[in-house]
Amino acid sequence: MKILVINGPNLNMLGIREPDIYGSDTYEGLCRLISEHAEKIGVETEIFQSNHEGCIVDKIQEAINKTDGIVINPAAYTHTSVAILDALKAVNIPAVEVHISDVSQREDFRQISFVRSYCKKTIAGHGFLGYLEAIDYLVKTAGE
Ligand code: CA2
Repeated sequence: MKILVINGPNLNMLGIREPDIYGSDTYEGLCRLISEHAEKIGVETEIFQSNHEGCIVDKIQEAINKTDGIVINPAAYTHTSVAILDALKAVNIPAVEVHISDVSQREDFRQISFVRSYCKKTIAGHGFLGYLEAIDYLVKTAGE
């Protein structure tokens, strides 16, 4: 099974600023955590980060026939991007939405998620572990 993990804008800054919200571990640390977990459970992963909406759309489109599941933290594009929602719908690959912080307890503008309507599940507020839970969920529900 192959899972594509997509991270949106500014997540490459993890550990550098706002440790009170996102923790003090770095983006490299997140990638290591994901890769080690995936290896342990026998899942192939590709981890992708971009600060650009169109690049994220391109990456989702490229996943057709190559990927069995998508874990996506669209970051700020969660709250704005119909284009990312449409790309997920177009490829029709099972996807889980992840947020490091508990967006439900934050500003009003973070209460909207465009991708949520497509995703099989949303995991928010579990820190980096949310990505591992998302991978496990996709493995557990594969083929359903
Ligand atoms: O909680 C999440 O994972 C978010 O997707 C993170 C986004 C935010 O816009 C969403 O509302 C919730 C922001 C990612 C920016 O990450 C930073 C990390 C370190 C320093 C500054 C920003």
